[in-house]
Amino acid sequence: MGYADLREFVRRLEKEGELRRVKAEVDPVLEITEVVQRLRQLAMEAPSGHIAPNPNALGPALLFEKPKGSRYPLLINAFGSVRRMEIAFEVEDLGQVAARIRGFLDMQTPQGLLDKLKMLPKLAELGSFLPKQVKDGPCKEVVHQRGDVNLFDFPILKCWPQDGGRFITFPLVFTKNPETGKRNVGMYRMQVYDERTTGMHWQTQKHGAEHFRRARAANPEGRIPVSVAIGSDPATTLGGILPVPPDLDEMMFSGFLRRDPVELVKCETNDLEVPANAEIVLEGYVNLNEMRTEGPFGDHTGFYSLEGEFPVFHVECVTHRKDPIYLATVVGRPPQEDFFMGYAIERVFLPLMKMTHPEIVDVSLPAEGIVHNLMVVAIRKSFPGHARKVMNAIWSLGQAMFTKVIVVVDHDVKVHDYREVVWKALCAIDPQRDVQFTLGPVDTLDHAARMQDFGSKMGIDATRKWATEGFARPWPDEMLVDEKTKTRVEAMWKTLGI
Ligand SMILES: Cc1cc2nc3c(=O)[nH]c(=O)nc-3n(C[C@H](O)[C@H](O)[C@H](O)COP(=O)(O)O)c2cc1C
Ligand SMILES: [Mn+2]
Repeated sequence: MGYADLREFVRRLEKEGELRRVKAEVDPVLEITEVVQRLRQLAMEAPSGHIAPNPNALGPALLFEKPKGSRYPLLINAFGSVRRMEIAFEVEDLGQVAARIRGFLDMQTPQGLLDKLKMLPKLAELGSFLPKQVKDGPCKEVVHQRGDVNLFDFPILKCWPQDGGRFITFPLVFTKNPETGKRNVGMYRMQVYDERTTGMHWQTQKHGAEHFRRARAANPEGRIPVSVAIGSDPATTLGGILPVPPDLDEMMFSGFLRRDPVELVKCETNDLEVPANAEIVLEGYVNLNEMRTEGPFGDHTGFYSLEGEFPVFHVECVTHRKDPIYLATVVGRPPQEDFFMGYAIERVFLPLMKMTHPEIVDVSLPAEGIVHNLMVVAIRKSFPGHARKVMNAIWSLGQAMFTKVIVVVDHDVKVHDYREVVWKALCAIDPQRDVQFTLGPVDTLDHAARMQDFGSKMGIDATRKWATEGFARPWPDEMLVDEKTKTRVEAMWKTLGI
């Protein structure tokens, strides 16, 4: 059974010693961010800081029981370690999630009765993918309509001094494709403008933005329904950041990850469905002819992202549990909580990447590369130009299209050991020969790009060069002590007096 809801996850974190309750009053305006940053600073000083991910980088999850100005507690850092991501997915090791996915991808046509019987549990498990409609849910224990709606009831963070206001940082934004009716869930931050109005920061390449554009093309003066859930069980919450193709329901993936269908309940005032176990739900609409200045916002680049024009979300109804927990996160100079979410997704999606690109052995997204600036890829190189083929594959693979720098190394380089990557990659390149530039979509948050959303990207072929690639010189072996000598020295070690 998956976690029933966010509070069951909180109880588990507490039991595992992964959570601290803060009973003192702390202001969600700036102070909570600083508490999280101080913890991060302490943890960063730990000696293992060089090789990421440092499993303890951010200290414990925090439940602020008395955020200033609100009756409701605030949960932060809930996903801020490898261990907590494992607890979130109920595994000992994130590799187990990947193995489950591989199990489905490897499914062969059964040959005999025994094979067929072996397949049954898997087929039964397939049923747990699909979300389930339910009539009611705890997210509706309290209902506020129209004039009664006040977002400032909740302890919404202002994270950094130059932020344009308070931002809802952990929302699950639900929309439907106006052409196909298919659901999308994305995590897009929301700047609170007043009691009932927020920004809707879906970046232009994201699925929410595509729904908006398609609806606007059909009826520029219309509106689209939007609902937002805050705080669900971990797998459902993380559904908002899964980089799945358009029109593929994130809630199906969440069902797979929690091994139980996501239960969805219809909203009070629009016909979207939201997780029935959510702590808080905001229902409303986005006008297709309305844009408003959003930002600045201290972003996961570690710099402020500048003001920009984004759609506006009008909240018509708020429903919540009697005692809702407000879930939040802070982004900033890496690593922060989002690094660990990104790391888990990198592990979970690796088998899917390998399915279409079997030459990929492993990938890593170093924390300081903030997901879209740097990807290190190890490949089993089989033909001339193979590294460049892989770069181009990654630049056309969903959200990996944003990757500013791709470093392709041979299969024997440990991509999560950045010391090894820097050493071996730099030894393997002739910069002029091995660097490739391309132009294309870049992340909206890239403040160095020549223009917003469009710019250049760089691939570095740091594999061994072959004669068939025009490399006429011999390539040296890596120096390694032979096993015989190692054993001899091991035997004499104690006698050396060192
Ligand atoms: C904490 C956090 C905040 C995020 N904020 C935004 C955001 O404001 N706008 C955005 O477009 N993507 C944001 N993202 C990334 C999206 O959630 C991610 O790209 C997701 O896959 C988008 O869903 P979609 O592919 O269905 O559009 C954020 C991710 C995290 C972890
Ligand atoms: Mn999507």
